[in-house]
Amino acid sequence: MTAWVPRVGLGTFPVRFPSSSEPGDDGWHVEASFAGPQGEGRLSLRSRERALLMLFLFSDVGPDDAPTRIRVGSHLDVPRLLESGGEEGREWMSLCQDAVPASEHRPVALATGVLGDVYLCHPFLVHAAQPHRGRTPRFMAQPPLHAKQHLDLQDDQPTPVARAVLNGLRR
Ligand SMILES: O=C(O)CCC(=O)C(=O)O
Repeated sequence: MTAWVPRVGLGTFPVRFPSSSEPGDDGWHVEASFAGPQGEGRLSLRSRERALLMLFLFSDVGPDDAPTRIRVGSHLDVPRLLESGGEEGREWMSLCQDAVPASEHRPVALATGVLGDVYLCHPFLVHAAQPHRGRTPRFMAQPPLHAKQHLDLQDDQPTPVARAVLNGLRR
């Protein structure tokens, strides 16, 4: 049995166009994984409802074509921020306000590639958009991979995503 729900669509497409204006939506963040009682976005240590962050490239994306910026290793900085939240986790904005400074020391990589490339990322990865300085629009889809169950952090053989959460807690 798979631990995730097969996707039937590709969710939101943050399409970016060459422009000299600031995009206004290029802040560092993690993705929320589930909705709380008031409909607010939340995340929890066992990553309720979200198995992965995924980036699907639908155009060639070079360094000037607004590749998503990724803080390499930042998924290890987030578990400790979620530990006290238990199964209800933390509200997305408040968590981001802590996760962004906590991951500031991480090196940045760019999600460049060619049409058809897919990045499968840890759900706690801190990432950000950036201005488009190239010549052709960038097409990308960023759907969540929904999880059927919460991460099992007690398992003798934790999944790679759960192992990273445990490693983050140990640091
Ligand atoms: O456009 C991008 O490169 C990233 C978009 C993003 O992170 C988002 O929409 O949450």
